[in-house]
Amino acid sequence: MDMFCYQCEATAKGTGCTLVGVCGKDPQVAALQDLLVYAVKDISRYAHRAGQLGARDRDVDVFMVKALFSTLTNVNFDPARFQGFMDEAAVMKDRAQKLYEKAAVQAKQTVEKLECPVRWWEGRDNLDTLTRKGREVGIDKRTAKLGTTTAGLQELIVYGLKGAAAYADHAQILGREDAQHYAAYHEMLDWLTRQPTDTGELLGRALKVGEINLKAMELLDAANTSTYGHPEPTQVRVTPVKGKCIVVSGHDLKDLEQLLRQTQGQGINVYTHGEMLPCNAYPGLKKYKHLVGNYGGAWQDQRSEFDNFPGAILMTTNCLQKPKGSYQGRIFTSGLVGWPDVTHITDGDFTPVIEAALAAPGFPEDAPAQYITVGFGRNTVMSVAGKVIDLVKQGKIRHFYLIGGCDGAKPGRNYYTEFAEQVPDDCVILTLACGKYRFNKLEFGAIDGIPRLLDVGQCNDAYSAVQIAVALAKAFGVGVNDLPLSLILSWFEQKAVAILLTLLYLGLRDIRLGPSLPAFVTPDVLQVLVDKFAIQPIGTVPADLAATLGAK
Ligand code: SF4
Ligand code: SF3
Repeated sequence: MDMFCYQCEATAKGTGCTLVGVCGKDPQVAALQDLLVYAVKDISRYAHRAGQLGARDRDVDVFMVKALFSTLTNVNFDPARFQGFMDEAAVMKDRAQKLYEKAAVQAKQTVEKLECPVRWWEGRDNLDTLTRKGREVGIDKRTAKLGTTTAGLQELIVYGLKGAAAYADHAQILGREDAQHYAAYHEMLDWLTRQPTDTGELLGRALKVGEINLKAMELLDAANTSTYGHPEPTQVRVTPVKGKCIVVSGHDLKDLEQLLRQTQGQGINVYTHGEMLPCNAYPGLKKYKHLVGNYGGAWQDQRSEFDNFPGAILMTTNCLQKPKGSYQGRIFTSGLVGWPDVTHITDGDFTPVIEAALAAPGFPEDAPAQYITVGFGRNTVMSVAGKVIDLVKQGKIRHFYLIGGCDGAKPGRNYYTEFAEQVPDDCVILTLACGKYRFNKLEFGAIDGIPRLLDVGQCNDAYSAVQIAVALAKAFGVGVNDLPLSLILSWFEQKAVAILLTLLYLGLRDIRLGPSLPAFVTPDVLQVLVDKFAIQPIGTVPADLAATLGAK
């Protein structure tokens, strides 16, 4: 076995990538990512102890979330960048350790000597040494020692933290952060270094990660809406416009805004892609008239879509796939994203992207205009809550479905298209994240002026969806689980893991999850989730529709 990774839904044979990642991650990068997570846990031991004594170092906090985010699926495939992270980690360990020791001395406490079995900070100038150490701390080694259930639950916690860290990083970039929030990650990572084995305790901790992620999404929601305003219903063009062009994918609103500023008056049209689609609905972004619409669909189609895109491409976060030679010279990465030999944009200077767009041919003519409507965040939906409630009371809206989550390449994902198509006409569909591309260009009509398909936004806007559900429950005087609402979720990477844990933390039951269940959740853990939360795998569309409509 050259590597072991089972953190995403695409994992080989549904059990683990062992030779090379289905995503394109090679054994070296897999080992470097495992070593980085190991290093972050080590650093958090000191940061947590320092924090308990009232001492913190913001740089350590920010590094911790960035490091975790960089190991998320489809973010960074560049060994050189991970070597750089390891160098930074060594600096941060030193700082966190000194911070803790100084605080302990000041508090007249005995300074704990913390042993670290694998000395990850040594031999950093040699990638082979780092890779070998990464293999020593691999998941397969822990599984052999602790068993599949314990190792899997520990990983569930780590993956949830990776997802939450992604959102915390976006929020931090826009100036929203919270010391206690960072402290919660450190505390959890410190706890993991004690190799906990009790299933009940591990599951309890996993729900606590759901709470951490709720806070991360709350911070990000505040960051996005305070910087760019509340999303508003917006018609987005989904067909090309004549002219030079840049397409922006990923999740980062600030990168898009900076690019829009820098391309003003340059005769370049900017398009969103994938999870950037909701950006078209933010007043602070849609005000740029050269943000002309959305190009393409979800991440897994990018290799053919980018191939056909006659301009420059910017990846601001996941999900990046191995670039084809045909566009390797005109794709760029920013933030934590990386691919070897792809130009990385630092310090928000997008000049290379603009130059590549100007050098490319652009679209020769306008395609026939076609639009979809987005922008149904909590503010918009709540502004029509009174009407929605009346329609429910009149029996005109029978049921709500939240059909959301990640998209992916597996054939079983047609379920979500078919489900949306077969939802009866008197039901409303809320959707979010990139899984919506399975059905967001279909016509769903409206119920007395309320559109039947409400696009709530990116995956992190699950926060908005939760707020909408809570407001509806309050208006009806019932619990969220008693609402005529069913959650039909698709997962792919670790942000979806974090969101699922948040929904479980909030006590939501009867969630249907697909297209397949996580490899790191063993049958006995799944049974606990079934018993406690009635979580279930997706079945057939007719059976799941009948069950959800009959149940409430
Ligand atoms: Fe495999 Fe997913 Fe890990 Fe990539 S991230 S190596 S596809 S399990
Ligand atoms: Fe999609 Fe990667 Fe998860 Fe933000 S872009 S949801 S998969």
